[in-house]
Amino acid sequence: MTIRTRRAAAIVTLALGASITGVSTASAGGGCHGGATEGRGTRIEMLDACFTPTTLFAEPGDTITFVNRDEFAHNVTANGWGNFEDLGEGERYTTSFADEGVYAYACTLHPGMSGSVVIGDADAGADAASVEALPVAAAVPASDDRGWIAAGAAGLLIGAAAGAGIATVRRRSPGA
Ligand SMILES: [Cu+2]
Repeated sequence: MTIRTRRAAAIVTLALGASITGVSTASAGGGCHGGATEGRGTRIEMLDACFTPTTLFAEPGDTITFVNRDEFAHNVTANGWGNFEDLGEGERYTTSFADEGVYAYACTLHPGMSGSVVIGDADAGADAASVEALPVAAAVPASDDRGWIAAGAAGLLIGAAAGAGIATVRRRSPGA
């Protein structure tokens, strides 16, 4: 794994976190306050409103398991994959990725609760822009049109931010 790959994963993760916290700064108490962590394996725990490790390194075809160790709900939201429904305490979500790349995700319920899965050597034949766009690329047929994919990545960020905003409004609504 190269430094460039790690940096790209960090950029994707931070971009997701920043887009969400930017909308919901006032409610930042509910998100992940731990530092970013990284590890190799197939398991990501949701604990103290953090995905741990923040960046998981795995191989193509590995079964990746997300498990909620908190007493409250989380979700795993990304573009084209994920578990958008609430995962309660002890509940799991499993997925796998056939292609090398960086797959970013976030929990829309908790600002700053985000992470990424790095599959294989994500540097292979990819520049920084395409690495950042890989979560989108995984959801659409392969294309050489990087600009279009980048626009999709921007849409992912905006969508995540909007989702966090809606969640905040709902929580603040009396009687909701
Ligand atoms: Cu969460």
